[in-house]
Amino acid sequence: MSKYSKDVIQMLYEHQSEYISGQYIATQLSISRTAVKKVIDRLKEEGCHIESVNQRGYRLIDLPDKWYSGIVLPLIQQQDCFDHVEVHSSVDSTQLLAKQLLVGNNDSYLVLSDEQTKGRGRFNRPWNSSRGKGLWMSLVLRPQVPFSMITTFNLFIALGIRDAIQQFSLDPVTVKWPNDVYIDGRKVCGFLTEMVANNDGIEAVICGIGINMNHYAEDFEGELSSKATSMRLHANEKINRYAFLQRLIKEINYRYNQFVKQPFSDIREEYIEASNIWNKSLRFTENDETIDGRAIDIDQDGFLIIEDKQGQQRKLMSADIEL
Ligand code: BTX
Repeated sequence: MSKYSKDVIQMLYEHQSEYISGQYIATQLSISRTAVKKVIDRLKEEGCHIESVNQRGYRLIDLPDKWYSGIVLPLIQQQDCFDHVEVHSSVDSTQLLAKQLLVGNNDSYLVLSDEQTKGRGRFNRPWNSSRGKGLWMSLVLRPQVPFSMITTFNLFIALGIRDAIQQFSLDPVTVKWPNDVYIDGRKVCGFLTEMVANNDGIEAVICGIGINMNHYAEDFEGELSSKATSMRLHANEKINRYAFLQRLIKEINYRYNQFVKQPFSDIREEYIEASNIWNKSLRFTENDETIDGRAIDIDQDGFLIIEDKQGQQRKLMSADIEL
């Protein structure tokens, strides 16, 4: 991206309902009109639909399926949980990059990429992160809380993600304890949380979130064709990635502030209500042990209480659940 692309796209986005002249942009950025035209041509080549009208100027009609830091940054600055954002076109994994960027600072930030070539889920399982279709991002947060509280972080964040997706979905959006979000029995989002700690406490929480936004059914191949879904498949129109990101950051910010101030017990009933694991036979896998049974409760600390086929109750801290 050229030096001025970020500023030009931001100005066009902020003035979407009107034309802005090349001269206005040139004056604001202290560059020549020829330089403005070069930046606009470059943005058009990338797929931005920019209308140019003689005597009136430029107007942004539509954006490509791509993240631009000039638009993302003002969106995240409306919330208080992030200091800055890193926007990439392609990375191996936003989670890996987020961890590399931890060194030498105490910032809270967001890493976003249009594509991940080595997106990973829990236990190093591959996470399909094709270009331009989804939201692949990692959040780095610095909560000043005791270690013991981290186990409930996922549960707060799950509700934030669920609430944001629900705003765009015609169908009910549910959570699958501890870290998936579903629509109509299929996974629309998976996320994972890692922690870096030292003797003084938690240094950072790194939360990687993958959300299928604009996939068509045929974009999911192999096992995903029967397991995955996207937001678009449950909406009447294409998902506006920036409008969704703005909503998601707002909901995450709200739930994050709730997490640092309130115990899980305050949101327990809401979480139970949002969960899709009740009243069905399930297979739980925790630490290589597989248990067939059913979920019966989530306790005050966020642990899942299950009953196995022999009627024995067990408490799970984190498990894979097959619906
Ligand atoms: P998980 O281990 O619970 O889920 C991984 C499983 O989900 C895979 O084995 C596969 O069956 C299924 N799966 C893979 N890709 C998709 C997809 N796009 N949609 C639905 N199901 C899928 C969940 O792990 C945590 C995933 C976190 C992904 C984010 S993306 C940004 C960040 N960077 C990174 O490398 N990981 C995180």
